[in-house]
Amino acid sequence: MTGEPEPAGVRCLLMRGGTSKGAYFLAGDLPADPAARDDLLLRIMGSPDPRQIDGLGGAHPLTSKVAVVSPSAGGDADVDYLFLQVAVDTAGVSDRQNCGNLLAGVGPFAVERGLVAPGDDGRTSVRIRMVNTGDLATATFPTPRGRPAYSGGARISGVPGTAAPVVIEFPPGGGPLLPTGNVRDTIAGTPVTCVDNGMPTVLIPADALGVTGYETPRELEADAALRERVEEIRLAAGPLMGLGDVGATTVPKLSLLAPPAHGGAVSTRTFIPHRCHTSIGVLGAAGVAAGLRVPGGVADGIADLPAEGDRLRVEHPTGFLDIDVRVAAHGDGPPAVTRTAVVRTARKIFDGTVFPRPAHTSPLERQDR
Ligand code: NQM
Repeated sequence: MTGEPEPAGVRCLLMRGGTSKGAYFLAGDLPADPAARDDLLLRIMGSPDPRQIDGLGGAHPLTSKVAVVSPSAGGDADVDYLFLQVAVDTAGVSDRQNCGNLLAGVGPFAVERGLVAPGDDGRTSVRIRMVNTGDLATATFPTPRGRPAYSGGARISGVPGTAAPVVIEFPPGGGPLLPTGNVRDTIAGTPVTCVDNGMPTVLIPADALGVTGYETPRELEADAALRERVEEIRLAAGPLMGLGDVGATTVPKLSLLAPPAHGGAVSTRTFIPHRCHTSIGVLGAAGVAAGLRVPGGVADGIADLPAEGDRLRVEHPTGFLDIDVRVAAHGDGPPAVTRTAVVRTARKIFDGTVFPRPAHTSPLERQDR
C-alpha cells in the first residue's frame, strides 16, 4: 500500500476527426491554469514516451491531439475550440498550431455535450472560433432525431470505409496569405513559397531537395540529410513568416511539391514538421491549394490547375484531399484567399472517464508559446 490517493478521472470523448484522432474535453472539465492543464494532459495521453503506453495517445503526432471546447463569449461563434498538440516523446504541449482535422469533431462534440442545440431540419451548423488563430469556421453535419449521426456515405482518403459528412466552410482569415510579403523566397539556398491559409506552410519543389516527392513517408523520414535540410529551412522560415523563433514549435509545416501522379493538381509530402504526414492536414492542404493559385509561386511548372471551379485535388501519400480554395487579387494588392471549404468526417469512438497517471511521474517542460 502506498497510501497515495488515486488521481481523479476526467470526462472525455475520444474521437476521430478527419485523418487524426484526439481526446475532446469541455474546458470546464480541465484545470483553468494552462500549466496545470498541460501537466494533466501529458499524464492523460501518456507522454513523454515514444509508445505512449500509459495513456490515450497513439504514439504519433496525428494521434496525440487534444480539443478543448467551451461556449463562445463572442457573437460570431457558438463555441470556442482550442487545439493542443501533445508531444509524444517529450513533455511538451503546444498551442502554437491549429488542427483542421480535429475541427471536424468539434461540432458533433458540442451537440453531444449540449453546448449547441441540434437544428430542427435534421442538420446542425455550428460556428466555431479556432482560439489558436482567432479564425472562424462553420461545420454542418447531420443530426437526425437531434443526435449527431456518424454513419454515412462520405469517404476521405486515409480513413477506411465511409462516414457522415462534416462540411466545413472557412471565412477568409485576417492574416496575409503570403506572410513574407513575397511570392517566392530563397531560404537556405532553396526556392520556396511561404503561405498561411490557416496554417503556416512552406512550399518547396521536391526536386530542389534532391527527392522525387513520390517517396513514402517512411523513406523520407529515414533520410537524415533531407530531414536536416528541411529543419534548416523551417528554422529560417519561422522569423521571415512572422512566427519568431520556431525551434520548439510544430510550425511552419513544409510541403514538398511534385507534379500530380493521379490526375490531381499536385502531389505532396508534408513534414509536420519532424514526422512526415501519412496524408496531409486540412489547413496544410488549404495552404498548399492557395499557394498553387498564386501566380509566380514555386508551384508554377509543377501543379496542374483545373480550368475552372474552386476545387483542387491535393494528392498525398495515402490518396488525395479535395478542397475548394478561391484566391483573388484586388488591383496591385497581394493575392488573398476569398473562400476555403472542405468535406471531412468524424466519429465518436469512446465516451467516458479517463484516468491520468499520477502527477509525480510527469516532469513538465512546456513548449514555447
Ligand atoms: O493542417 C497535422 C492533421 C494535422 C493538422 C499537422 C491539420 C491541419 O492532419 O489542419 O489537421 O499538420 O500537424 O491533423
